[in-house]
This record gives sequence, structure tokens and C-alpha cells, in this order.
Amino acid sequence: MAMMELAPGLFYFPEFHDRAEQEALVADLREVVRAAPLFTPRMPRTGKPFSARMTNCGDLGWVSDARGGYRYQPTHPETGAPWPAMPALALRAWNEAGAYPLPPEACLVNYYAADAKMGLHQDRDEKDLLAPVVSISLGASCLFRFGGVERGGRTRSIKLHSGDVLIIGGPSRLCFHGVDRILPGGSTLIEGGARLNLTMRRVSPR
Ligand code: MD3
Ligand code: FE
Repeated sequence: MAMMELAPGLFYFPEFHDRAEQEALVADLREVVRAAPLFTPRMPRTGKPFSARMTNCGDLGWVSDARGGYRYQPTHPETGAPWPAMPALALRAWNEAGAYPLPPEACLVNYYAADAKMGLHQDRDEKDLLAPVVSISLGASCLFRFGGVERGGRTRSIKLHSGDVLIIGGPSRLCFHGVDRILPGGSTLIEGGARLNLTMRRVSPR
């Protein structure tokens, strides 16, 4: 399988999942969304909404609202129900490409409508920063941007396509990254030119 190291600790596996696997993953995620509806996270304090909608699967899920800020919790912020199980197919990318001795505790599912984006940020709400983050892209392609661990440093952008996997670990675990925009006219996997991204994470301290 092809693999490129985009930066130290940032590994790119183009088309890790073939079309049949992508379709199976989307079918699994439709079930996840049925059990745990997409919600709109809000920025701490200001309450400004994110443009991507989100849900989670696994033991813990990432949520954010004005009052409570960024956090992981075992239940959906609106329904109060426990998160549904992580799809077995998603775990394959964690096991085969991630190579970490413990299973992921959280899988954040980001849903990007054609006009959604995500500003440059670091993922630092997890207490195990030695564990990698494993990301799977599905549906529309996007322009993904990443830089170093310091805000304001030099950044690069690459296109991420349906089926691509990224492993982010080691010196890249705290790198700044974001999604500049969703690109039109690529994949037919998800209706409306939307994109789904899964990120599997370890949350608890070791
Ligand atoms: C994690 N998601 O959910 S995933 C996020 O495409 C997020 O939805 C983006 O950033 C998305 O927090 C990117 C891939 C990714 C890339 C770099 C990272 C995840 C990362 C660097 C550190 C931690
Ligand atoms: Fe992130």
C-alpha cells in the first residue's frame, strides 16, 4: 500500500479504503447518525457555531458548547444517549495503519456540507498525546491545510480524497491543521457534494 510521510509523524495513505469499503463505511455511518444525530458544536464562551456538524461513536465523544467548552463525554449532548459503537471497518485503519497498542476510545464524525470549513487549530483535548489520531476521509474532496506546532508558522495544503487515511502522531500530534474548503464535483459517494471525516482518538491518560 502506498504511503507518504508529509511531515515527521504525519503519514498519508491515499485510497486506503477502496470504493466498496467506502460505501460500507458510509452505510455504517448512516446508522451512527440515526442513533446519534448530527449536532452543531459551538465555540466556548462566544457560542459561535462551527460550520461542520458532528457526531461521535465509541465510548467517548467530543462535544463543545458555549458553557462547557471543548470536552469528551460518554453521551450525546442533545439526546443524552450513549454513543453508538465504532464501525469495525473504521477500526481496521486504526489497527493496520495506526499501530498503537490500545484501541481508540473516541471516533469523531465531522459532516461538511459543500460550504463548510474548519479553521486552523490543534487537537489538544486528549490526555494521551502519545497516541496517534487516525483520520478517514469520505465523499467530497477537500483542501486540507497543515503546519507546525506553532501558530503563524509556515503551512502546506494538500487535497484529501474519498478513502484516504491520515495518521497523525509523534512530532506532528500537536500540529496546526484545518480544512480550507470542500471541493466540488469529485465523489458521488455522499449526496449534495458533502464530505465526512472520521477521526479516531485515545482520550484517557495512560
Ligand atoms: C489531529 N478534522 O476533527 S482530520 C478535527 O478533515 C479535524 O475533518 C479534520 O481536524 C477533518 O479535529 C482533519 C485529519 C487530521 C489532521 C491533522 C491532525 C487530524 C489531526 C493533527 C493533529 C491531530
Ligand atoms: Fe483537528
